Formats: sequence, C-alpha cells, structure tokens
Amino acid sequence: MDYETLMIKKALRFYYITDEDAPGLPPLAQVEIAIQAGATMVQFRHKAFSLKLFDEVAAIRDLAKNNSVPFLVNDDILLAKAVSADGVHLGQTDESPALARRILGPEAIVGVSVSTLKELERTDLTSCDYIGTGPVFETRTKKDAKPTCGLDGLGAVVRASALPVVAIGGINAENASACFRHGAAGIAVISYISRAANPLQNARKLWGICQNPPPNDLIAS
Ligand code: 3NM
Repeated sequence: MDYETLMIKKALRFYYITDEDAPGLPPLAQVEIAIQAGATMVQFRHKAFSLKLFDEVAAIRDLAKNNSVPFLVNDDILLAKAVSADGVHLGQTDESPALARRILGPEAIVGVSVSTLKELERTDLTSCDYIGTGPVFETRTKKDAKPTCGLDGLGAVVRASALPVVAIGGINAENASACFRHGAAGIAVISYISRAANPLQNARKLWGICQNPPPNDLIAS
C-alpha cells in the first residue's frame, strides 16, 4: 500500500460530520467534542449553506487545522477552495470529482458517495481518494437517504473497490465494529455524537473502537 493510501485510511478511521440541526450543540462545539475524543477527519456539512456562515466554517477549519485533523467540506467545491479546506466530499449529483481535483489541486482529499455496486460502476474514481458508502443502517439525519445497504452492501462495495471505504449512516458504538469487520477503513458519524445526551461520552466510545478496530473478515474469507 502506498503512503498516500495509508494516510487516507488513517484519516478515515473516525470521521465526524457536522450537524446543522443538532438541538443545543452548534457545529463548532460538536467538532470540539469530536476532536477531543480523537476524531481523525472532520467534514463541514450544511444543506442550506450561505456565506453568512463563512466565519463559522473558518472557525471549524482553524480548530481542525490546529489539531492536525484534515478538514473537508460537503458538496461545495468553491467553498472548499474559499476556506482552504483539505478537500471535499461529493455526492452522486454534485459536480464531478475530476472538477474538484482541477480546482482544489493534486494534494486535496476528494471523496465520493457510492451506495451500490451499480453506482460504483458508473462513478469515475480516477480523481477520488476514498468512497463513502451508506446508509449502512437506518438514519434520520439525512433527509433524502437512499435505502439502507446493510453490512453486506458495505462489504460488496469494499470488495469491488480499490479505494478505501468509509461506512456511514446510523453508526453507533454497537455496530461500528461490524463495519470494520466488513472491510470499512473507518466510520463517518453525525447524530450518535451531535444528538446524544452525552456527546463526549459517545464520541469516546467510538474512538475506543476506532483506535483498535477488529480485523477485516473479508480478507480472511
Ligand atoms: N450520508 P447519522 S447517511 C450524511 O448514505 C449522510 O450517504 C449518508 O448521519 C449516505 O450518523 C448520512 O446521524 C447521515 O446516521 C449520517
């Protein structure tokens, strides 16, 4: 495995994504908690972003950078560029990873969402560093989430893809280990932290698993 892939896999291990709707816990405070617990990558996600929120994004970027945690922006390549993010995460209906690569440059981290093997087939991965696959489990955080793919769906994408895969959707301390056993390089989490009664406690539980994840059963089988 080349050095770059190793670094990406390490960053994907415990990936926190911000929640614009978490009652009483704004995104910056969420990220503080996630990083305090050990988050290895942070993504700013806001479905109704406007430039009024630019200072908030910049503060989250600074917090991540000061802690040497890669910082990505969801969907918006120009915002990623404007805030000097380390990269962008794109959905299937966003601009292409190739355009993100052209705008953000060779060092940027570019991720893409792939829910099914069919989507994997039609996605040009040449400009991508990693894949996000989900929802693995039921989620109430993403309004337009696709049907769950389950652990088998996750494993199928892992087997068919040369890129590292981060599992997303409904992930918590009870099911995170299974995602690693099905070959995920990491877990991406929102509400198990952002909407928890005790966000730091939940984040620490996840880090406990991510720090020393179980081996990938797919390699053995
Ligand atoms: N993307 P939670 S599921 C942002 O399937 C997102 O691509 C998904 O939130 C996908 O951890 C999801 O609260 C929401 O379930 C994840």
